[in-house]
Amino acid sequence: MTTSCDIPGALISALRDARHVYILTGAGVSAESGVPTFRDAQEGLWAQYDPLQLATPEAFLADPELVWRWYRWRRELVAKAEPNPGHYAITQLAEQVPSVTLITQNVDGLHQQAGSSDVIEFHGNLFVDRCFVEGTLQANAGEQEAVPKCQDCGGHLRPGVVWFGESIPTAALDAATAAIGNCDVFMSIGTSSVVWPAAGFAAGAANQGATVIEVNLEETPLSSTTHIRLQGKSGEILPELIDCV
Ligand code: BV8
Repeated sequence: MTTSCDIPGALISALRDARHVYILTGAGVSAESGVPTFRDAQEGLWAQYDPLQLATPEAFLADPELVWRWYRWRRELVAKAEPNPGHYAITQLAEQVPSVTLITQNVDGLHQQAGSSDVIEFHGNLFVDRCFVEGTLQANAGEQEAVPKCQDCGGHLRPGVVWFGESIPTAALDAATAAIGNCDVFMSIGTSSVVWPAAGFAAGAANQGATVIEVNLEETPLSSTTHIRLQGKSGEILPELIDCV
């Protein structure tokens, strides 16, 4: 099928015929909103730290003040961010196909701000606070300087995100894995596909016959096995894709 746009006809047909589209997003989807990805050099003070080291319970136990300050910096930065055309295109796609499962590895809440509903926050949310000791949800401590304390036990609060070495919340993992078995199109958008278990989802979808699409600026470990690769910015490609579907 030839199209008046640069989107491959096979992708347009796959989306037009799809009953259930599975969308997995990573930090690349928020990059055009000004939210640095984990791979981007962190700015200023944080440039000297490796996010993969900071986003761990061990780092928090070793220096709660440092880790809390990093998250406070990220909260201030994300609070100023707006959804970009890529977020809005994903919201629109969900209105155009019978069923969409949207799993995001991002913790910035921008999909929800763009109007997406039923977003599965696979790695939690930056603006949620939990007691480090009990794991219970706590009122958001905002951007306090010092590490806030749990009102119940006096332990430290921590951001409600999933750190490396921590298990994915059961409800999110169950929802994400259940949808893999019955999607007919799987879209991996703006993720380096190196963080597990999310990095393994595309293969699961392909194994049951789904058409796998990747939208990314660069090649990733997934690229060689995807059926259709669109190289470029998600904020530019996705709106064009929506116009063609
Ligand atoms: C777990 C929240 C059980 C915190 C994050 C199997 C094999 C190997 C290792 C493991 C494995 N199973 C588990 C592990 C360990 C670990 C892991 O995967 N490690 C990796 C580093 C090898 N996984 C875990 O610990 C997970 N838990 O599995 O529990 C267990 C535990 C221990 C051992 C075994 C089993 C929990 C992982 C969750 C970590 N938390 N976030 C916070 O945000 O502070 S992950 C965090 O990093 C992000 O959420 C993101 O998903 C990830 C990577 O960050 P980025 O690189 O920035 O983002 P992304 O990957 O999305 O890459 C950006 C991409 O966008 C790039 O490709 C770029 O080209 C592209 N891009 C940029 N701009 C654009 C663009 N694309 C399009 N348009 C653009 N404009």
